[in-house]
Amino acid sequence: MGLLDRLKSRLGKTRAAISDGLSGLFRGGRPIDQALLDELEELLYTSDLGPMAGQLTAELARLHKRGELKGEEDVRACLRTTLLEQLNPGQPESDLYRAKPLVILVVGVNGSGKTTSIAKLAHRFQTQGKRVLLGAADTFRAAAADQLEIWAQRNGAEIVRQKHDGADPAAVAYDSVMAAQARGVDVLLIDTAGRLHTQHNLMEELAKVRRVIQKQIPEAPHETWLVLDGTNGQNAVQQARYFTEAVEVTGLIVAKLDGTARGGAVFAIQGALGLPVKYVGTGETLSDLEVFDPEVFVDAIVSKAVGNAHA
Ligand SMILES: Nc1nc2c(ncn2[C@@H]2O[C@H](COP(=O)(O)OP(=O)(O)OP(=O)(O)O)[C@@H](O)[C@H]2O)c(=O)[nH]1
Ligand SMILES: [Mg+2]
Repeated sequence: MGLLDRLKSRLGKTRAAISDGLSGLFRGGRPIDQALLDELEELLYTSDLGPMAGQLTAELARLHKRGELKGEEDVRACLRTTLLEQLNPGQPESDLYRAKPLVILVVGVNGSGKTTSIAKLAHRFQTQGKRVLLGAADTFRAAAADQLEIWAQRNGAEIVRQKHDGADPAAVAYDSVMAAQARGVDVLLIDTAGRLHTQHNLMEELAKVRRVIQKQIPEAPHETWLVLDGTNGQNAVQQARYFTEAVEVTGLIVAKLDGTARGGAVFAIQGALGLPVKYVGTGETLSDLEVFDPEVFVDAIVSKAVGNAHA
């Protein structure tokens, strides 16, 4: 199954809201008028497109006035183009491997999907022939390193974890960078805590982890990826801001898009934060991580279902 088909099926809820919703609007050969545009706007809000819902419908209304919007196909085409304009094409994944070890710091609030995404990334990079080391720098939650170790064992990846309870996360980060250099691994993925006693403590800790990494490799971490819970829709934006203010985030991973109709939030999130989405999480198994390709993503949620009775 290709990427488009996988996304169509995994983003089924968002796709049902937008693509099937559109088919529904035009059922019975309904003409485009203000009532239809209003319903369309509502549909776009439901999928959490946020302010973009209004902008998109305004653009559709403008084209309609000029007689350039004849029917459902034109509406889909306009949505596709306008949505794509919002998405940062980003860098090809092959550009990642510009350093060895490539150090990737993974941050995000508790439960957003950091550890799971790290396991999936490890799996992905290993499939690309890379040697991967995991740094379990979430020392706040005792079970976190165990969770990562289970994943590592399943993956055949290596792991560096604290030697005793309550170790300093920066110390684990330090040890993992040392090990990555000594063992000649290609990619080091560092997991971090999502919660501390206060948000301020967490941000201080992340900043410290970064400083410790930089002491060993000045240009590291080469990437800092913020994992957001896709089921939170646009609410993820405010949380994200705490992180982007504290550490220099270079990309986003939007996890759990399989369980939500609010996938449209990816546009709002990227727009609000001005950061590229690197990957999306589409399930709980190792292979449920997809590289974010704007064209395929948009097609997966907007394109018409093949064999639709209302063609
Ligand atoms: N359906 C689905 N579930 C996911 C996805 N990613 C993560 N999860 C689930 O979300 C829950 C939390 O994931 P974790 O990876 O432990 O989240 P975390 O950010 O590491 O959490 P803390 O370590 O507590 O901060 C787990 O039950 C995962 O299985 C995804 O893409 N789809
Ligand atoms: Mg975790």
